[in-house]
This record gives sequence, C-alpha cells and structure tokens, in this order.
Amino acid sequence: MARNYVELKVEESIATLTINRQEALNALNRTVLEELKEVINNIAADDQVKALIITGAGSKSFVAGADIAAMKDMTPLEAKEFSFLGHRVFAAIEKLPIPVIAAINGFALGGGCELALACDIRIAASTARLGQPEVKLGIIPGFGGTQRLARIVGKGIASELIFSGEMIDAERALAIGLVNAVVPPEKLMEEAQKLAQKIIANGPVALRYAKAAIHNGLQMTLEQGCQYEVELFTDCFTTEDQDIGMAAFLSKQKPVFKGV
Ligand code: DAK
Repeated sequence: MARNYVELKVEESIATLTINRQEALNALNRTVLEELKEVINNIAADDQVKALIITGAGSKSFVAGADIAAMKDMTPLEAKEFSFLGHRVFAAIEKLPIPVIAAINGFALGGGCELALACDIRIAASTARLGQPEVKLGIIPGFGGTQRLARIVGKGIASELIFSGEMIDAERALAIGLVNAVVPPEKLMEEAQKLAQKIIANGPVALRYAKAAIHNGLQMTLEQGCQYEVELFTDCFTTEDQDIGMAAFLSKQKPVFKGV
C-alpha cells in the first residue's frame, strides 16, 4: 500500500514513525489509521527494530485528534467502525514487544492524546498542549481515552480533563504524570533518541518481559500480576542474556547481550 501520511525511518535499530498530514494538524482520518496499522504490523514483524519513537510532522502538532470533518456526518455504524479501527491500531502499538516513546511536538488532542497514551513513555516539547476536548464536540473519547487516561493519571484528574475538555500545557502534564519529561522543542527528537538508545542497550528479552509484565499486569489483580511477574522472572533464567548480564557485572564489564 502506498503511504501518504505515515513516514518511517530506521536508524541504529530505532524506528521513527512520523505522522505527516500537516494541512489538518496531523489529524487522524481512516487513511492515516490504515497506514499506521500497516506500519505498526511491519514493525512488529521486524526483529531489527528494537525501539519505536512516534511523533508528528512540523513544529505545531503531534496529532490534533481524530479528523472532525471526517467524523461529522458518520452514521452510528460508521462511527463504531472508525472507533474499532482506532482501537485496533492503538492496541497494536501497545502490544508491540519493543518500547514505544511518544515524542509530543505540539498539540496532542483527543485521538492524538489517546495515541500518546498507547505509547509506553511520553516526552513532551515545552510547547506541547494536551487534552481530551471531545465533550466540546458533543462526543466522548473514542480511541481508549476514558480507559487509558484514568489508568495513567488516576480517576480524578482524568475526569477533570475529560469533563472540562480543556487543554493543559506540558508542565501540568508533567506534574500529573501524563508525560515523563518536558524538554525544549529543538531537543525533543534528540532526547527521545537518547532515551531509546539507553533502553535498547539493556537485555532485549528482559525488556520484552518487563513490558509484558507492566502492560498485561495492569489488566490483572495485584496478586495475579505478581504471580505473572514470578513466571516471567523465572523465564529470564532460561536466557543466555541473564548469564551475560550477571557475569559482566561481576567482572566489571559492559554486557553485550545476544537477545536469547
Ligand atoms: N480534525 C480535522 N481538522 C483539523 C483538526 C481535527 N481534529 N484539528 C485541526 N484541524 C484543521 C483545521 O480545521 C484547520 O484546517 P483549515 O481551516 O486550514 O482547512 C487546520 O487544521 C489548522 O487548524 P486551526 O486553523 O484550527 O489552527 P489553530 O492554531 O487556530 O488551532 C487547534 C489549533 C489545535 C487549537 C485547533 O485546530 C483545534 O481545536 N482543533 C481541534 C482539536 C480537537 O477538538 N481535537 C479532538 C478531535 S475529536 C470516536 C472515535 C474517535 C474519537 C472519538 C470518538 N468514535 C468513532 C466513537 C476521537 C475524537 C477526537 O479526537
């Protein structure tokens, strides 16, 4: 499928996916979502990619939401299908076995904020603005915002943001734990890359298990989650990387992991 709105480049095992539909502040219509789905599926199948950074083209917007013009005249059935498509794409991002970093370069509103919420880590430019303004349009978040936002920032803050529909700046997003860090706009991609490099220097299998433990564990009770952690922890001891990592520590050397 020819792609018009989603760009992908891979450098030193780190993929950078850029949503580029600047005429609509990178808003998500069906075509953008279909292209995203294809690229995410390709990344999932590519063993050479060890981390993914998702960002928006230009300096103004990460993603300004689902495309309002495209949604305006949708029938309920079309709205449901559009919502399912978004859910499938965002779930695919969340389930990628590699760490995913959102580099939020500007507006992350509605579906854009929800896209960032589906990533593991969020870094924001100091100029970024985030929010779930759907109620201002007479709808509610439709790509997982009511669920993921509450899990990340808690019920009270999520309720405030979703009920008010107001945008918040990057500093407030940092204060409530919606983003992990705020950096100057010109340093955003560099900082995201640096973090990705730091992460992928660690054991690949351990990273995969850690992500599974955090993500899947959040769907379980604490007791079930801890049991799941025990199983994954035990599985680490079936890998060469466990031996490599511990031997390197004890001999005061840098580990060179094999990913097995
Ligand atoms: N959709 C379509 N076009 C958009 C857009 C969007 N979300 N956001 C911006 N644009 C377009 C504008 O219409 C404008 O187009 P032209 O007039 O130039 O043709 C262009 O981008 C530049 O935008 P502005 O002229 O408005 O730029 P400003 O700097 O003045 O304002 C802004 C920037 C981000 C504050 C403003 O554009 C804005 O408020 N945008 C809308 C933000 C928003 O409300 N986002 C949430 C969208 S709702 C569901 C599925 C999904 C969802 C819900 C339910 N189901 C199916 C159940 C998710 C919903 C959403 O995400």
